[in-house]
Amino acid sequence: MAQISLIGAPTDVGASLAGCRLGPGALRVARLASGLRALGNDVRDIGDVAGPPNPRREPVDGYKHLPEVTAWNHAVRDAVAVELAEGRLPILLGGDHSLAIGSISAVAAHCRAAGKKLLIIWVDAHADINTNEMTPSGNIHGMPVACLLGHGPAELTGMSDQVPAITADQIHQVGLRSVDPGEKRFLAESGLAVYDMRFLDEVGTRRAMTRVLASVDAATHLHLSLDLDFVDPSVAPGVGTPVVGGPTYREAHLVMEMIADTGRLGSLDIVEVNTALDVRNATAELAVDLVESLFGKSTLLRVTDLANPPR
Ligand code: 6HN
Ligand code: MN
Ligand code: MN
Ligand code: MN
Repeated sequence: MAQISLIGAPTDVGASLAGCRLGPGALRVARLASGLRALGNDVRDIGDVAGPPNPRREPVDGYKHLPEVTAWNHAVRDAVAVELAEGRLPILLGGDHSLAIGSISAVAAHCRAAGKKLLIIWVDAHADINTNEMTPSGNIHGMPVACLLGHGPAELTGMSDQVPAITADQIHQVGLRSVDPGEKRFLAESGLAVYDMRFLDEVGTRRAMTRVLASVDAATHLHLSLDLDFVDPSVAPGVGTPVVGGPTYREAHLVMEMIADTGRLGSLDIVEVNTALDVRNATAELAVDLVESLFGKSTLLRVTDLANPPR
């Protein structure tokens, strides 16, 4: 059972379409906190961090809304750091995926201070590894992985205790199916581990996840960055950048269940839920279902339950 803190960051300054600023509210309405409490967790909702409105400006030097993205990420970084320092498991409720820069910068610094080994599982249809020179859009939610690896503006690469915040061996990407030409080169050059949709098809979700999690041990802090566009848009329609050909409801659940079984989850981002594009809050409800599985909800008793049976 975990001591969980929910941190809302209602912004879409890093995205192309407005609407994922409503994500934290949608996740709360879908009963995220009570779902986690029903599994025996202690849940504290610290509310929303604050930041500037979306100015809806054109990109400058290849970045859209860099000052605003920076401000939101400072707020997220600081809130996540406070909860980690109190020994709690922070869940960032986005908001767009640029917020993972602040969230993971705090997690990386925390892991270094605590002598923990950080492994980030980046579950997404996209690689999010663009730079201002490669980006087709200028949207910074397409750049967080590059920023965390030290490629980006100083405001965003310098949010952890060191630059780069993480190294390529600390991140594994799962579910990719839309990667821009510059990103393909960057991924190949950095040697980052990518389990794309073809890999999941050929090898199967279970065997792929066994490989993703192979290095996890008792000293590991797992961070899951969950972009809801990972799941097929037929199941998760409420996202700003849907891509066909994603995992089914059950395949996505298996990914969560296998992470749960490690018992090493230390922090989580839930991002890109765009309520304005959703159908009856289905994508927020899917996110809550996935998070319940991630925190150990299962159909049958598990081996760990048998030693300590729930009543
Ligand atoms: N996300 N690769 C595209 C871009 O504009 O850079 C899409 C990025 C989507 C980002 O979904 O978090
Ligand atoms: Mn993403
Ligand atoms: Mn995505
Ligand atoms: Mn439910």
